[in-house]
Amino acid sequence: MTAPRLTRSNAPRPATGIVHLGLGAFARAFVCPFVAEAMAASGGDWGILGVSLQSARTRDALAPQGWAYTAVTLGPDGSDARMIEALTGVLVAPEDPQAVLAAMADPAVRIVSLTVTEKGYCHNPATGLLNPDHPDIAHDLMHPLPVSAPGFIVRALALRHRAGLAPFTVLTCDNLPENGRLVRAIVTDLARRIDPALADWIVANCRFPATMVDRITPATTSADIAMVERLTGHQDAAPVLHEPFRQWVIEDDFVAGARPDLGAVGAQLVGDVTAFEHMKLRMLNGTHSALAYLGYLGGHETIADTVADPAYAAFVQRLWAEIMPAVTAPPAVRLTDYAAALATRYANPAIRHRTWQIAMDGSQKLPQRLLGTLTAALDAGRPAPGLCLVVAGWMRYVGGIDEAGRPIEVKDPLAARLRAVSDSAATPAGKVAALLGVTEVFPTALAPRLRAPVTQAAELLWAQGARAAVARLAGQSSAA
Ligand code: CS2
Repeated sequence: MTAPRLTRSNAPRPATGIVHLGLGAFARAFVCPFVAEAMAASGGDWGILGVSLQSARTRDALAPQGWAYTAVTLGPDGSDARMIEALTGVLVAPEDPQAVLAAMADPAVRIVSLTVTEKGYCHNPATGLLNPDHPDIAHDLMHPLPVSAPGFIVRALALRHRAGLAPFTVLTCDNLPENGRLVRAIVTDLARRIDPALADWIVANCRFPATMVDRITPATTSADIAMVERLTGHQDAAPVLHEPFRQWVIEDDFVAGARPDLGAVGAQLVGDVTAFEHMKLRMLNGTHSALAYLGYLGGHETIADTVADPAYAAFVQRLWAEIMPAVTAPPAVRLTDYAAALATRYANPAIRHRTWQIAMDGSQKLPQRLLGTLTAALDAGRPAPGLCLVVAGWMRYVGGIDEAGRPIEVKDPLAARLRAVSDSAATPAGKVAALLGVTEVFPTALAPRLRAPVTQAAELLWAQGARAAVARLAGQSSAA
């Protein structure tokens, strides 16, 4: 007997107050539950209209369910399912960009939030500036109906400006350094190329609070969908699964102060997010990427599998020891406690977060996750061989062939170029030299300083394989 399809409850549906760009699993496991809880606690019309910038998949899955879905907390000792009803609808931007702009220009919408991943900002990761040669930006400069997230924000703000309305707050929830400042620079740069008066109005009136977001949320698989049906007795075509932990630190700087009461449900509203952001990007995302590249090369499928391997468990501790001197602890946080909590989170066996998933888009992730930390270590004269091995691991990964000679499906906006650059040299030293020349990833001032230590790491990695190299750097005499 098949289980009945999940449907929305009879609870009154909130009016839309937020348009969310990039309705992936993370948004539905993090932003939507937080906002739903804030409305339950303190009221307010903060229903979320989701916008998919690419595919119709989520819209098609959620429409028959009245936009409701299941969020499952996966703890080491059991799981817990809840229905999330914060969504008021889902639009698919390529099908109807006009409808997306109309929704964003509606005065009832006071926040446009984003989880579009690093590459969705169409910027140069090494500089943080808009890349005007990005094909989507080139398109959006010429056409009033945009395709990129920055394009939608600018064209929607133009509509509001023309109509004499207040702007919305742009709430970025992506893992980028000083993400509020970064998105403001990108949006105002794009606006200035279209209409300088619009750019001035945005600078004067719009708000771009920085945020630190944190909840490990692997992509949902068909096995997960079957598990959720067994758990809840309902068929849900698009559930999300996530760890118990969550942390949202938000700079309290919204247009007219308008926002859901997120502080009532555990978000931290602060004056300055920078220290939280740096800590999370460097200590969590930096080691996540490290375990992703070196774990994948060492034959591990998930992060939990990787840290169950004692060589990697010891290596990640070594990485934290290299990273912590380059991190300023936020108020009331002890970095050693933060690292210990991360180790426990990574080990959660219920979370099957694939190394391959985290390895995606490394060209967009490396600068803020690893290269800032490496620069700080070099400036202070501290050797950082563990971090250099991670850079070498990324270089080996983007070469596209694993240690057993099998192809790797490298997902990265620069994948084809990275592969060609890697193939242009035959030796590890040659590959390191060639890849350090990719200026979107390696700032020109940093590249020459990385050459010797990353070459040394690469020679070890190519000669001995990832697992033995990790064991060696972790101080374990044998990889057995
Ligand atoms: C991960 C993040 O996929 C990745 O690159 O490092 O998505 C990570 O799981 C989240 O930032 C945790 O909050």
